[in-house]
Amino acid sequence: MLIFANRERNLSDFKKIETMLENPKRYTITAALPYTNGPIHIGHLAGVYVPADIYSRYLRLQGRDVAFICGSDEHGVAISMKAKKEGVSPQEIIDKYDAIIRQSFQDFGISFDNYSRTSAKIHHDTAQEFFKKLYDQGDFIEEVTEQLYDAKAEQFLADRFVTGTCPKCGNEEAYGDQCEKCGSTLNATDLINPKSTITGDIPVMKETKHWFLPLDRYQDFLTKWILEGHAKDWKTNVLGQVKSWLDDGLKPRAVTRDLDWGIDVPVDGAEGKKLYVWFDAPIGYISSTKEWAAREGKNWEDYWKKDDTKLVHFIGKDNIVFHCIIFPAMLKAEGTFIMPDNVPANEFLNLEGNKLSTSKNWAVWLPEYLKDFPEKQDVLRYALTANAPETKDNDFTWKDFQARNNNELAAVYGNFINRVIVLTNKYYDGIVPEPQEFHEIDEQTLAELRAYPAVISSSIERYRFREALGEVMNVARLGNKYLADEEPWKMVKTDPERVKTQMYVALQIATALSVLCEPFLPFTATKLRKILNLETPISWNSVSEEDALLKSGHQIGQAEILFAQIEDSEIEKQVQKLEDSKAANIAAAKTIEPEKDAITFEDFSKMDLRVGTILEATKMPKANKLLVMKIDTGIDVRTIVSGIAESFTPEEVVGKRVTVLVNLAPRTLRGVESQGMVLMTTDAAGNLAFVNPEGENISNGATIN
Ligand code: B3M
Ligand code: ZN
Repeated sequence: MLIFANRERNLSDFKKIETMLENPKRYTITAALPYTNGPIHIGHLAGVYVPADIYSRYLRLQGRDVAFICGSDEHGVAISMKAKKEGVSPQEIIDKYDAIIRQSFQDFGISFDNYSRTSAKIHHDTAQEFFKKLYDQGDFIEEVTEQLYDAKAEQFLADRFVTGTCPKCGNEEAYGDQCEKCGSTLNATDLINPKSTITGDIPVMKETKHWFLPLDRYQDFLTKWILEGHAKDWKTNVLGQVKSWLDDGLKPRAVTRDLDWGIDVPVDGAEGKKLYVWFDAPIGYISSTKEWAAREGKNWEDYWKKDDTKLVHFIGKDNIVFHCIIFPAMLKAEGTFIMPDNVPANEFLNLEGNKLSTSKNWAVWLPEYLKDFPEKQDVLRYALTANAPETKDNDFTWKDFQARNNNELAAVYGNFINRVIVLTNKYYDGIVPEPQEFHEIDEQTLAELRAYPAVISSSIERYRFREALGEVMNVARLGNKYLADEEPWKMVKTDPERVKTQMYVALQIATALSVLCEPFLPFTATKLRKILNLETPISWNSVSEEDALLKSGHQIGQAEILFAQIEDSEIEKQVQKLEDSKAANIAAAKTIEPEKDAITFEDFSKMDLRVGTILEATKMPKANKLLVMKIDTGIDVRTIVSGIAESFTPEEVVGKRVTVLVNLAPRTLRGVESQGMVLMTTDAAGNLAFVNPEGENISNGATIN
């Protein structure tokens, strides 16, 4: 039943809720919905998905009722721009990348209970219902304002359709809705020197109607709920960003856009308007929960409307304001939802000392990693957690990745397990021996082991996953130290009875690792359970009890290598890939030719540029570079010879719309008279590309000025 979830919930209610959430009845864990405009990379994994998966797996091991929720974020300008760039429809883009992302999460062991997508009907319905309720309650300000407009593209410019200088930090590549450098959320009209990313033109101002969420109305509530209510349990990097936002004073924010891709605004007078992607996307957590609950026969409202449900959002720092200010204001206005209990946002992960960049291909893409390092999911999970940017930006290097595998996973964890299994098979044919007398060292070691579940739990419950993983590795170190101090391989010659106890103790530690490592290294946990011949996994809490984890007489399996060495050559190959990206970027940067000497307008007006279409094309015999083309210039059909045969086959160019300089004096090339020039440019990799006019109904012969 709803205890306090209503519009008038006040802060004393939150105190009572906080007490309830010391032992929540259920958990709703959300992970940021990835945009379907590209694959997942290690920055996404380190920032959001690995920590969220660790936390969810851990809670399940505690026997908790968990809904681990995610899905593809399929609206917004980022999708439209990618579609334009790839020359396909937004639907083709989202279908392509939703499939890639979904598969790679599954292959990497991110254990969502549901992974939906915001293009799904259930989401459109849920988002429109949510908007309509706020609209009907009068929560929006409906206003006609002047917005940035690209007259050439005939498109209003919001979000990533416009870039400019961030008024907060001076970053010259800030977007219309957000500055990725300082994390500020902006209105497009805040940008200094705005420029359209569609045409490059300077935008004009044009009136348009939008619906605004009056964030200022929630200033007091958010200040008290977060800065007072969560001052002690939210991460300082999150509180810092929220505080600077609140200190600046919250302002009304448009939650609709003039776009052709997105969710229709469900009210009269909103033709051509779509919901702002950051209004609809967080509601995607709710629609994904609905989808999951319907499939599992559960009541979705238990996970979003009951105060004994703990709601936790896992995100990167560039999403803090949307999850700590805007979405909570929406939930508060709607009035029947719970508030997030924590938003443990991570900072950014850099790669080899540079910021991860999709556009510069400076990333380690998850699908590529899984192809290059099959069966090594846990090595990357380990390296990203051990190096997680939990409180400050951090750096991923391939050398560190190799060292984490070779010097920690293989040398500490793998080595301990291998010794225990090999010796148990060697001395007892794999049967767990009956322990004899326990010495103080044995009791002490087992007592230390029994303390680890609580130590690791404490770190995990406070979202300190690096720290928690370090403690898991200390369990392996405890095992290694015990064997090194006890030296059963020597003792076996003089006191084989003593060795039975030693190996029994070592096997308890190995068995404990099979559950304590599961949240972090799920693939290893499965392998270890198979090696130990554990049909049913042991429980987390059993590790802290006195009873044996692995009873004497139990038959274990054979040893297998858990972490093979990663050779220098494998790392060099990855580093080379990045070097190639860097070279391509430099090449692209280099091809910016210096500006030529100024010409007069008269000079320019002498050139006669026309739209044309290539009708036929053949390779010039004995000339690798030359294509002979028949081009309809609108004036006539003429022959033009171009040096593009190494970039395009004749078949590829026939039918292409091109820009033609028709009044260039004819030139004879290999006996063929060429009557004009087809304009070309080069892409980042140095390949030739046509300069072709956009737009459907432009006829051949149309002049270009
Ligand atoms: N799609 C991720 C990003 O900003 C964004 C998260 C939505 S979570 C509701 O890159
Ligand atoms: Zn900024």
